[in-house]
Amino acid sequence: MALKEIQTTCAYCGAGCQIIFQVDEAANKIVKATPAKGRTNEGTLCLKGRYGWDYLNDPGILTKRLKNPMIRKNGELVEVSWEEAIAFTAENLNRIKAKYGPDSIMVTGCARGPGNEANYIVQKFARACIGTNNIDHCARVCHGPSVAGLLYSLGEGAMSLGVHEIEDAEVIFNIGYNSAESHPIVHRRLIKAKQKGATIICADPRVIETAKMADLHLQLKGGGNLALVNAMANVMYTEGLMDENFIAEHTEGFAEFAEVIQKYTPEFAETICKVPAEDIRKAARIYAGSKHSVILWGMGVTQFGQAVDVVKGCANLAMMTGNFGRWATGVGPVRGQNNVQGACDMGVLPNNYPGYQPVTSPEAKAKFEKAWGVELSDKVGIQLTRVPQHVLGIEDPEKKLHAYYIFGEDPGQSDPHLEELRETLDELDFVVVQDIFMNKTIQHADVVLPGTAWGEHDGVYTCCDRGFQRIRKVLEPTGNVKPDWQILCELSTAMGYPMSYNNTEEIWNELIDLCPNFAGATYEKLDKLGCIQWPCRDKSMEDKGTSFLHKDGVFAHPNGKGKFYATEWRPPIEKESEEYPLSFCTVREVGHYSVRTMSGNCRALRGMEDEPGWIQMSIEDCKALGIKTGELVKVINERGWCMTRALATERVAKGATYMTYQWWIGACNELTVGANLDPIAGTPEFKYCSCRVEKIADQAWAEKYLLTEYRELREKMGVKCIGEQKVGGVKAPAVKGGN
Ligand SMILES: Nc1nc2c(c(=O)[nH]1)N[C@H]1C(S)=C(S)[C@@H](COP(=O)(O)OP(=O)(O)OC[C@H]3O[C@@H](n4cnc5c(=O)[nH]c(N)nc54)[C@H](O)[C@@H]3O)O[C@H]1N2
Ligand SMILES: Nc1nc2c(c(=O)[nH]1)N[C@H]1C(S)=C(S)[C@@H](COP(=O)(O)OP(=O)(O)OC[C@H]3O[C@@H](n4cnc5c(=O)[nH]c(N)nc54)[C@H](O)[C@@H]3O)O[C@H]1N2
Ligand code: SF4
Ligand SMILES: [Mo]
Repeated sequence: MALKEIQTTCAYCGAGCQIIFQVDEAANKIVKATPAKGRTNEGTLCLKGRYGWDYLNDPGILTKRLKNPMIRKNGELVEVSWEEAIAFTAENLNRIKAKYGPDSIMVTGCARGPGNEANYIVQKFARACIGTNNIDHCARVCHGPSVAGLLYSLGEGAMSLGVHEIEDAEVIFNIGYNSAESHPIVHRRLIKAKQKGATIICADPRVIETAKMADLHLQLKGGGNLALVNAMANVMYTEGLMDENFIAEHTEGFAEFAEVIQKYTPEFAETICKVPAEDIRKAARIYAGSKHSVILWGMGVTQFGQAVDVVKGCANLAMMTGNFGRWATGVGPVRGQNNVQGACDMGVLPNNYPGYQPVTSPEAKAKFEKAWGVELSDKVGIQLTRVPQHVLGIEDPEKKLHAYYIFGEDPGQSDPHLEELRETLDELDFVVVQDIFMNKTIQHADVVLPGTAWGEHDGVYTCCDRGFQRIRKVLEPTGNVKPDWQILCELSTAMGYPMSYNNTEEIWNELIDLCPNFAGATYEKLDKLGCIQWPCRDKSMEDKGTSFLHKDGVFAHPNGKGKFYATEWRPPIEKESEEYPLSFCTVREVGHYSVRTMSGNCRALRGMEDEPGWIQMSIEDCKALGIKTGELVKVINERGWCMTRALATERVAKGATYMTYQWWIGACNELTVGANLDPIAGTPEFKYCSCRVEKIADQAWAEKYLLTEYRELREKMGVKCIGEQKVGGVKAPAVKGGN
């Protein structure tokens, strides 16, 4: 049997690993995945890269793959033809647009499988066909604050250095980022840096793997980031550890900044973030002691009501010490999803056209109006996290959102405060879901449009460090599915704004010519070079892209200067109380991915872990509650509750709890806070609220409840359960073809 080898980019996290698939073309099956020598992965893959493609076989473990368009008729989703589904969707969206105006419709993009081309098309659909800037995606609940904060401080919202540079850093300040579980192949560079002699400082309330290998672990109390960062700046200022030439030549706003940080002595910060003052001093001295200091951050910085300020705070530290513009130096908001950098690049944001060109700029507007042949709106659109308030919180029907076009996101599982989200979906007149699997959101949809998955179409992703890389069609899709960009083009045409392309390269060529920073990254060059990090402005082979930004301290603002900014720390909105005495934080685990439609439908990954996930608690708290590891418990607060298993661990401080957001029964978002969004970026406070953990006396009842709920949920998703089986030592409903 002759196998064909096809190289593509991993569809899970933003590390952008390159995979070679061996494909049996006659059987239309992948036989094996092996690592390729990509720029970021250098011949390595994590478990999701190796085993995470099994969902393409549609084993139907968690949910069924969508195979046909569906319309809800008399309460049930019924399979229909593409003609009927497109006509029905077009008619309803046009009706709502005519009645309430284009701004009554909200659209999302997708940072997962589809790729940059489909994301370019979806924002063009929202802006040119519907006529609204109400377009957003999961960056809003993720690294939105990094984009906004760094755009303010540096003029460019992305990682300033490449993943491959991390191993040459001399100091790594890792704050709110758990690479060992979130980006295992980026974590590899932290290990290599350590082996090469780097000093690692880890600021995280848990004893994560990075904390274990760190030279200094700042085990702060959740919510204390800005106090810590401001105090590090205070130490550098008072001890004269700054690069004064760099500050004078390359930055502005230092005097106002210095005034605010005076108050943040390490002793004052200790009262807030609970890190010993002496450790804050040590951290500041280590960080300022090198010209190859790198700051890496993740959701522990951005998923707070005060997030943009902390991002600016991190940029302040790097500017104060001149840590920009060289190899292995700078700031790294390590983007989460495989193509979340790309969806931002493509303008799937309510304030930017593709290439970060503001919708409020008359020049940008004129440029896109000319390219798309239609008048565009200059009104900044609605942020994704503000959808509930625009549906439930507004009485005037003229000002409300009436339709939601959800492309490749599952807010019914991944957004905060799920009860409110479900109410929102049910209150909307018209909900469209364009996805590859059944998911929780589809339970509230009026129309379902099935797309091809990663592995079934071509395109380009942008990995976490601005790297464009090709994805390639590996298998022929089965089922009556279409590429996402094609669905959107057909719908747009039916609504009266014709769009038509022969392939993704045509779309790519249109978009790179509208974005100066991407203009040089042609398919031909991508095929030859493998990866091109933007900016890449010139189509000639000489321009191979840019590894690190802000060379020679020249920032991306028009005057070339970086901007300092400081402000006061604000606490998270919800404190522990007598009724809810524990803090509640939500994070990730290595084997499963976001809403789990993909990783949960892969036999090897499912075999590692299944419902209902775990709540990580301190050994003392478990003892006090009389709860043992493995027992089912109820986690509850005033917004909702879920059932999960207790995990007593020394990695967690007393009084704090952590759940991962991958689980349906253990759905932590029943409890998270939807209010208190960051005022600029609109990110929710996924990382802090309060809860109570209740022991369940009747464990047999709880186990039975779990099995029944899980079975019912899966059956709603089209999966037939046949008896029970053990997964990871616990019982789960079995399915045909599952492991
Ligand atoms: N409590 C809590 N909640 C969180 C977080 C947290 O830390 N705590 N993190 C948040 C973060 S950072 C993020 S990014 C979000 C992620 O949340 P989501 O974006 O909702 O989750 P994903 O699993 O990435 O995928 C969303 C949907 O895309 C579909 N999909 C995948 N590939 C394709 C494709 O090629 N085409 C189409 N049409 N659909 C496709 C999947 O089947 C799935 O239904 O979750 C957020 N939610
Ligand atoms: N296996 C797997 N990998 C993934 C994902 C997945 O679902 N599964 N999701 C992807 C996505 S969408 C993203 S955005 C990335 C995110 O990747 P990470 O940024 O690593 O995300 P988290 O694990 O949510 O949070 C990081 C850390 O923040 C810490 N933290 C909590 N509160 C605070 C605080 O107040 N201060 C500080 N300093 N730290 C705090 C937590 O303890 C946690 O260790 O991962 C991506 N990779
Ligand atoms: S580190 Fe991320 S990109 Fe690399 S193989 Fe694992 S999931 Fe895929
Ligand atoms: Mo994310």
